[in-house]
Amino acid sequence: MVLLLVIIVVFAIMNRELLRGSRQALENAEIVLKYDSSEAVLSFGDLLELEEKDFTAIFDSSNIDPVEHSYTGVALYNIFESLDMDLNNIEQVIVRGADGYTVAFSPQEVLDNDNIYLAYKFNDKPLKHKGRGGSGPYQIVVRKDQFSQRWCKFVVEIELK
Ligand SMILES: Nc1nc2c(c(=O)[nH]1)N[C@H]1C(S)=C(S)[C@@H](COP(=O)(O)O)O[C@H]1N2
Ligand SMILES: [Mo]
Repeated sequence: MVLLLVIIVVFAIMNRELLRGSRQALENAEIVLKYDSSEAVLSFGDLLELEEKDFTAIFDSSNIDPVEHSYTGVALYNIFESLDMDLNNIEQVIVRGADGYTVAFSPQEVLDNDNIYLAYKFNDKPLKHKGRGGSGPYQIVVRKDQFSQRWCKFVVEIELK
């Protein structure tokens, strides 16, 4: 019994350490940017300094018929541009959600006009947090992704590799 308890506690602590970064980012509405072995933290205030865009996209997940959604956010490439992060020398842009869901984009896709956005509002209201049944506070929307698989919800980390 005692041994079992010790094992459970050790695993709980290890798991907490692993999730701490993601959970903190999610709660603070921050995104960790990783680039060239350095890290930067992007806050909601930082995003508000970028050009805000209203856009629509067809959402089509497996359990519903396609519907047009209205979002507000920023073009993903605008984030890199504002931080002087050069997309020409990288292979991929990797986006991770708080649940571990990971999607990858090529630099060409990211630079494509009117395609990949980081959204923070849906129908003019902030994207709800994960704990409240939402997909936010941040979600990637890929307008050209027909079945929404790469619309990463609960974004907490973006890595250029
Ligand atoms: N963080 C995260 N984002 C995600 C997913 C996920 O499991 N976790 N599922 C993807 C898939 S497969 C679809 S179809 C869309 C919509 O999923 P939903 O209908 O479960 O919200 O979100 C995408 N983004
Ligand atoms: Mo899906």
